[in-house]
Amino acid sequence: MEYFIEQALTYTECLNKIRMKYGDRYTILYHKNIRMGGFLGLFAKDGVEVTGFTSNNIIKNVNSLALSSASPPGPIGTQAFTTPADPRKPLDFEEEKKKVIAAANRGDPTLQMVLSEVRTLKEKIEANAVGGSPSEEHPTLDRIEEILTLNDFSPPYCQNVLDRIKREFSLDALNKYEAVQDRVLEWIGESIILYKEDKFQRRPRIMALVGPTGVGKTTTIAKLAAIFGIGNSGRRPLSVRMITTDAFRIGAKAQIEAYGNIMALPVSYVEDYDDLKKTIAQYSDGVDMILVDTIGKSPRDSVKLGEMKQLLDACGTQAELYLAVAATTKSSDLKEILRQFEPFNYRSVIITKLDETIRVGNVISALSERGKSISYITDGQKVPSNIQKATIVRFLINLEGFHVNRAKIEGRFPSDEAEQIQWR
Ligand SMILES: Nc1nc2c(ncn2[C@@H]2O[C@H](COP(=O)(O)OP(=O)(O)O)[C@@H](O)[C@H]2O)c(=O)[nH]1
Ligand SMILES: [Mg+2]
Repeated sequence: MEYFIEQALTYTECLNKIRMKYGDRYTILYHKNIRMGGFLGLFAKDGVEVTGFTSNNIIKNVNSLALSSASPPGPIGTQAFTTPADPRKPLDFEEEKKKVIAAANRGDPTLQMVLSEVRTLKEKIEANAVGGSPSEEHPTLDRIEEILTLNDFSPPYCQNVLDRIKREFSLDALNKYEAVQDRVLEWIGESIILYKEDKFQRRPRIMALVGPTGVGKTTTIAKLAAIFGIGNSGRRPLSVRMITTDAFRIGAKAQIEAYGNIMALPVSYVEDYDDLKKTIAQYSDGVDMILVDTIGKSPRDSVKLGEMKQLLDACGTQAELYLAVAATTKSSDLKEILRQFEPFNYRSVIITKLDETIRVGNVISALSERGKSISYITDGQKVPSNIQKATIVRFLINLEGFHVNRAKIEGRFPSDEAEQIQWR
């Protein structure tokens, strides 16, 4: 085996020189562009330098080495590593690789040099892939991520949406931002679970509200009492009673009594399990609906939550328990509240104070992550008008930064008009 370096003005010229000298017994390892001739750098010309070796065992294709130099000039370039030999015989790459490795192990200096060059290149490529430059996302993905974050969607929720976009959109389709955001809006809508009320309600229907202090439970109870007690959407007024377990906090009694007086609905106060059971039993005749307001407890106060759970057991297994949470709660706290109140086995969630925030991603994320449904939303302090049955459209049109085609969204997520609460 013999190494050679040939220089010429063009790659073809180099090859011709090599062929003249060695016939077909050569393997080219790499080539590079050089400056040739001239005097002290003046009058030099562009040329090519080819390095290779001659051998009776010709290595026809050192394919991975193709990485080590710029493309050879012109179409000849493709011949660089596939030189002579029998074109009819298919290449056995494994065989060739073994030969290269064997040559390198024998201490063949040119191969050693080339292999070390390949190793360096490989390291460079890997370094780039790992931490070199930050990976660039498609601008559509960046924009969607930005508006999801703007709307307070939780990080895992955002990640799910971005992953799904990557799965379902081709690179070409990603360029159509509007189409992508329309789909994302639809996915968000699909992730909102609406509570489906049981059609059959045994009398009296018992609804109880639990939730943290100050979220608006008592106000919501008053609103619900009005919806059902005054009647709406052509439904006959029901005979409604309110019960509260919150008779001791200063002002709490006065608050619910005031609502009771305005609506001419009786209010009862209970202290313990037996009390509650007795009161419900009293109402079992002729009463359509019992609304149970509870004392607000911090979800951290697990012992007191336990006591309240025991007390509410008096409502019986048929009672519908709802968890009230404020839309202004951040998504990590929401998730925690949803979890802490889990022992109550609440059927659905009532989102209060929707009027106090323009961001609802926190609510959508937390509920969808825990698989909880929404039944009502409240959007103000006015009793009874600031309460609505939850609709998907209501949440979607509240989202910031999305172009919402309301007609399209309403078509996609129709709400039952008859179900909606109407205040004349
Ligand atoms: N902005 C707004 N305030 C509300 C809403 N619901 C209740 N509130 C107010 O929140 C405060 C606490 O309400 P309350 O019913 O006593 O909460 P509770 O401790 O959960 O019973 C009161 O000032 C209510 O007027 C709502 O939907 N929007
Ligand atoms: Mg209260």
